[in-house]
Amino acid sequence: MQQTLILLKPDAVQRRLVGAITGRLEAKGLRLVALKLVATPHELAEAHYAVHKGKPFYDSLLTFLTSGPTVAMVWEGREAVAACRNLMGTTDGAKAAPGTVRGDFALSVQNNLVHGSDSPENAATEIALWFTPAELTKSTPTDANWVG
Ligand code: IDP
Ligand code: MG
Repeated sequence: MQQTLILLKPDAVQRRLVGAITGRLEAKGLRLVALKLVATPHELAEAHYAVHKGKPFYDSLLTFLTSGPTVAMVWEGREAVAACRNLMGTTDGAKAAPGTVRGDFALSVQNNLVHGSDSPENAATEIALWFTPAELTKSTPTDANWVG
């Protein structure tokens, strides 16, 4: 079953939107595999956003991601990567579609509340950055036959 890394960035925690955002992922039918609140070390933020190194917003982005606790989660389900990206909405909160997390709760480009892996390959890399194998639980949800 496909897995994805979801981060509720420091703005989501500060704005007390952790429950609202997590509730949407649960309601979708995804299974929660791992969850922790992290005071993100600078090196972890650098590794997580390595693909953006050199971009004008890179330094600001690292400052943002290390500015307060982040909720790190792994979610699993059919097409979990695409399903989460669709629930998140496009990067710029001002332009994200209503009904998405960013469309409903974000106005900023940088402070857009949530990170979601953009491919199964990147999900595997990112999950390994944020979690040890022992932190990833295995279980079969009781509603598996209904959610698919
Ligand atoms: P994504 O989170 O929708 O995948 P990416 O392009 O991968 O978007 O960018 C990673 C993060 O960097 C964004 O979620 C946002 O926080 C920040 N970011 C992206 N583009 C900009 C920008 O032009 N200005 C400021 N921050 C940006
Ligand atoms: Mg991205």
